[in-house]
Amino acid sequence: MIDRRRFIVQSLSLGAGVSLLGLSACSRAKGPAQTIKGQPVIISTWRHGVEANGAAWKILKNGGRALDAVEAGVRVSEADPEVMSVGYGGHPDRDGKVTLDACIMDEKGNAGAVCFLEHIMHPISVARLVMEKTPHVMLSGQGALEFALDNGFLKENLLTEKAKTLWEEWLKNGKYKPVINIENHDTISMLAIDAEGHLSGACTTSGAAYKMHGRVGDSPIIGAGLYCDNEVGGAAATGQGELVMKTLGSFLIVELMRNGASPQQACEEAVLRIVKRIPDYRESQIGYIAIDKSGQTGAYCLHPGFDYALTSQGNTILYDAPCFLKE
Ligand code: SD4
Repeated sequence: MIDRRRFIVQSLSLGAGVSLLGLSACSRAKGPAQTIKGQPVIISTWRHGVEANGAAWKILKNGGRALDAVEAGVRVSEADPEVMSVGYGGHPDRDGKVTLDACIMDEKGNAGAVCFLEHIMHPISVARLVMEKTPHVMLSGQGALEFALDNGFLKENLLTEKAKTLWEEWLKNGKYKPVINIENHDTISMLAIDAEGHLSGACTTSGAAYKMHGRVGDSPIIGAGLYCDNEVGGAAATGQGELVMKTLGSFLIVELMRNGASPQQACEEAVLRIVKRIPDYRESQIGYIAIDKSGQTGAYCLHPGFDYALTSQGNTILYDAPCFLKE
């Protein structure tokens, strides 16, 4: 099992974003992570959540809205070519096309989503516009692209040379078969509570690497990749979307919290639901994060290796989530 690591990232209070200079490492942090009731808090998936939380914190520390914070936060990962399951630089599908899924929810329960969207660097912002400017929740494919272009988004090539080379390598041996594996996941999901105590969430991804053209995962599906209820809390997912979709993981976690489970207990129960219901669960990685209205957080995953970034009082800590399989 990978050792639990904890990184304390320098204070973000100067508003300069997150720098990894000054980062100190301690072994074996005790989870679940501690937060302070009534203070803004941000939780997001994976190591690149550290930088994303930095952008979100700039908004929350100035009294900004959680919705603005989660959008600004995940845009950092969308624009980063090194984050290879999100936005620009994301792994393409098996035909070499980068197709994106994203969704967002605000504190009023409003929701917006896009799926199977090509050529747009910031699908999360398109999802927000779907939520705010249309009577719908989700737009897909060509319709989502036209909506984005009509609203001033630029059409761009999102396939980087690095992602293209990796895809070409895969084509040589991959037999054009869609891949299920426990690695290469780095979708960003983020949940935030602002100074008013309002909760919002965002989730954005280029989805499973080398998927079939047209495949849509859990990330843009409200209740699967993300769910927020301002009275209860929020939850979000990363990993093999098919397992999350079959168990409606994020909605399940929020409903478990509504019925009294802590965020940690709820995340564990949602992973156990997958273990009970899906026989070949070992072939996939799943990670859940959750937060309740008081700012308590939880996280749990199937395989070792899922980490998440938690920002409270301007400090960001990267935790390894506890996991079901101990190998
Ligand atoms: C999907 N859930 O499309 C996404 C992939 C992912 O970290 O989360 N990767 O299935």
